[in-house]
Amino acid sequence: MESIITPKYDYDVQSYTMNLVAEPYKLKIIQPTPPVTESVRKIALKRAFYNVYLLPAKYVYVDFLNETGTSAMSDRQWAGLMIGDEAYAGSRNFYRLEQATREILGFKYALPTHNTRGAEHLVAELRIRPSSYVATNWGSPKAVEHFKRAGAQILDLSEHLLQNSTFGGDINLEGVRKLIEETGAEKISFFHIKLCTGPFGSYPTSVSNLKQLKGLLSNAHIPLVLDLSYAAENAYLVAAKEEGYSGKSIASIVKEIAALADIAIVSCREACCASVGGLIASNDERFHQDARALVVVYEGLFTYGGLNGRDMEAIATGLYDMVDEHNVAWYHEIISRLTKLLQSYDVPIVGTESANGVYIDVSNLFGRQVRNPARALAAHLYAASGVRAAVHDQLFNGHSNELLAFLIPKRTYTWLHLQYAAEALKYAISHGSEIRGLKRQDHETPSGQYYLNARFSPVGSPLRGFHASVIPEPYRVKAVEAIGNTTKEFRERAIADAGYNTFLLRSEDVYIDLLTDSGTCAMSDDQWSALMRGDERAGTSSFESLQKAVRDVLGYRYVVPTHQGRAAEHILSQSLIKKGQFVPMNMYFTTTREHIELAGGTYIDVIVDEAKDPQSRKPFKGNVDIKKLKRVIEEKGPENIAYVSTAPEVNMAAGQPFSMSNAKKVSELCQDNGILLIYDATRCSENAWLIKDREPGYHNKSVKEILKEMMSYSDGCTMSAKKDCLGNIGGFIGINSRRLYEKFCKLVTVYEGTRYDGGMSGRDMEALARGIYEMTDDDYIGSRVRQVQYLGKLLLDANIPIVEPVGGFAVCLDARRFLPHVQQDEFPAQMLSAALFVDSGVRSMERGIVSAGRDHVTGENKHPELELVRLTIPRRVYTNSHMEVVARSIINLYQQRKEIGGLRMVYEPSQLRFFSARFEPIRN
Ligand code: P70
Repeated sequence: MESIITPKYDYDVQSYTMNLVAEPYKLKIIQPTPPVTESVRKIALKRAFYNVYLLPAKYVYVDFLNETGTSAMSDRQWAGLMIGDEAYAGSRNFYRLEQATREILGFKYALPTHNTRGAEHLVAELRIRPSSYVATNWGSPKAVEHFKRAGAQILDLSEHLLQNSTFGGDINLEGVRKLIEETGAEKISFFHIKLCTGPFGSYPTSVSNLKQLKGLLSNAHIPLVLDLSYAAENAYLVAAKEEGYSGKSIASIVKEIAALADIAIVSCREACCASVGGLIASNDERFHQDARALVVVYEGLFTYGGLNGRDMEAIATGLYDMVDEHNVAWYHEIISRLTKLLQSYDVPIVGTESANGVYIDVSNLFGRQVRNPARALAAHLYAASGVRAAVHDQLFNGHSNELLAFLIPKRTYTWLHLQYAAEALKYAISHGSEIRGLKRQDHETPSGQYYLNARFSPVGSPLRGFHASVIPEPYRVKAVEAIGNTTKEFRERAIADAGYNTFLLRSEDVYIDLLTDSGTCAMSDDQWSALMRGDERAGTSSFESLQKAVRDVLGYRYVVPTHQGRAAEHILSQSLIKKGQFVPMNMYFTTTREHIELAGGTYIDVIVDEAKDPQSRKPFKGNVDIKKLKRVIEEKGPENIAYVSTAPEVNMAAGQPFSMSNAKKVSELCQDNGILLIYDATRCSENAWLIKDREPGYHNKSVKEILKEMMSYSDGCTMSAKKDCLGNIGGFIGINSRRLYEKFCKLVTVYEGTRYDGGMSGRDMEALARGIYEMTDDDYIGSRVRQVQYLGKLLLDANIPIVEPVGGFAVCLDARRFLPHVQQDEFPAQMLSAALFVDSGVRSMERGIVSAGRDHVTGENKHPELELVRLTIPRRVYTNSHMEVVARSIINLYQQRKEIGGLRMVYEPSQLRFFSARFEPIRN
């Protein structure tokens, strides 16, 4: 019955340092957000009768309407979906949910319901006596609806909230005592308190206040129904602010709070980042029995309550995640950052510490003549920016609000999205004089549903579009993978155990992993669904998807699949190189050169000289030096050149691109001499974007067009599809010649697989096919390269020696200038990479003398001009906040650089030594 997923929840608060600088997770699945233009927004708004609740979500860019069910699940929750036990009765997942309820909330009995409404309905039917009262703090308006339907009258506890800025959810007990006295305890069916949420903001309640309330209710024999959906956020604020709680874990405070409830309700969509589900928990056997009897009437059987087995599994895992210190702290951190940012823009914020978002008081923002100001602001904000906010302007027992709320889903948006939304709101408010208000079109009487369906007409025209200072990622986060950090002492041991070689570290011990961008990307939701379509039978169906994508995007006629890039290089080199031939390249790449040499060829470097000068700021340092190439052809003779191999975005030169005009010249020269031109196209779309960015005449072309032109200059390519193509594995050769295609296929069947899979699974070919289209999306690739450039800029601003200009996939530290006191034979880049890991848990890669290896003839170490540490950014995995952590650590190291010494190699393998060589520090 144990789940395959091991829960990790009871943290010892002392044993780690809370890192509030960046997300405690990396992105695992992303969901693209297609751009919605200003004119589309205007039409959508009109069709939605200027009520943002009626807008189709597909037209919304950043959505703060609701934090319920819109959070990103963890990878372990997604894995849980796969182990759903869909049996009608006694599902394995139910027992795991029961176990989680016991371990996290401390209740013996768990009853799942299809969602929170289901739970509230049951509790109302079971516990409300005829013509009685229910006291509630209005945390859940839907619950109140159920209480009324069950015949209860409502006692308004929101009247009794203390005006206390630290614990805005604290209840005035004197007032409550009077309320009970006046009503008569026997007439009150129960108290219903939802922690940290409500129509007026989402403020925490202190444990001491809750305990006193509980005492009062116990004396009067009134049950307490607690909605624990925000118990973890409440516990975080208790630990931060309540006397006697500092240093206590969130898990323990949640349990302490839960213990006060006679009946607990949990919205799994709020508490557990789940997409559906509600939960009733208690220790009361009688109640549980009655609830089991009723659940079969409205929900489903008691072991599934209207939920899939798989969703119960995701909820159970989500309950463990709910009390994860890092998750809760980060959620609070971004809300508090957003609050401060808005305050700095003079936006009037309600209260100080809200738990699920930021509430903005709109009542005094505009002139009195502006009708429905909160709604009007929401409509104008959307028109200007695509940001959707919630409106709290409904009547609650006679209160009326004019609030706009940014309700923040957990883990779905990055700080860039939040900044964008904050700037948009600032813009909308600063154009207050243009905001005219909305007129109610229909004449329904306001009710709880008012905010959903109301129709309005505008009094003026919607605000014009605005331009933010930041461009957020063109995607939302759909799934995350937790990351954590270790202590410095631990990392010192780990790197010594790894022989000071970052390739030999366990990824579990790494905090931010910038070893490589190879196979490390987050796939899109579309790619994940393509996985499901993978056809694993022998045959062509998934191969056809891949072939079609390569033909459409890169333009080659034939596709030879291989399991990854070096396998394509192997087959190409063995097929095209005769012993003694030469292969000119725009700088070497390790695996490429290895295969050229294994086939009996010799690599000749024809890259422009500035590629080797880290301080040269020329825009296309990946160019071929045409004179050098001409000379090689003349000296060696075209017949002795197997092919020319050039790579867009030269890996070993820190990601420097070649220009289109250079590609064209190389192609002409090869054609004139009857020499094949083969690209190593691994990072072709990033190069295309850099052409768009840097080369005159290409600014207004799409990446798709640029890529097509670029590839048309070559005869074929090898591809490691683990980089730009957004695969976790995979590769291929693209080739126009039928004769060569047949030649390659012969070897593929020897080394790789069939000519229709090359050793890849059908599902990976399907995912790759999607990735190849996605890599040409201008918004995606722009955001990708901008993130790399952002890290570069942070370092340049601090005068850190890096290779300039920054390329499209990595930032490279220049170890020669970083550690001028360490000789190249003492492996400065290797040591710097190790030191960075020790400082912060950031993993990077040496690209210097170790990677260059030994001369095959002399046996001597090669001494490459570039001695670099590569910080390689995986695609769509980290946020700019992570980049800030990395920059901070490097700046810190730079300040202590004199204390960093050299290394001695103690183990050296014969091929591609950098992967597994071991070192020891040289002690002076
Ligand atoms: C990296 C990765 C792989 C790669 C590449 C270019 C331009 C071919 C390949 C091989 C992985 C790596 C490989 C060797 C040493 C260190 C790291 N580059 N061409 O991190 O493709 O890995 O799929 O076989 O960048 O740079 P594959």
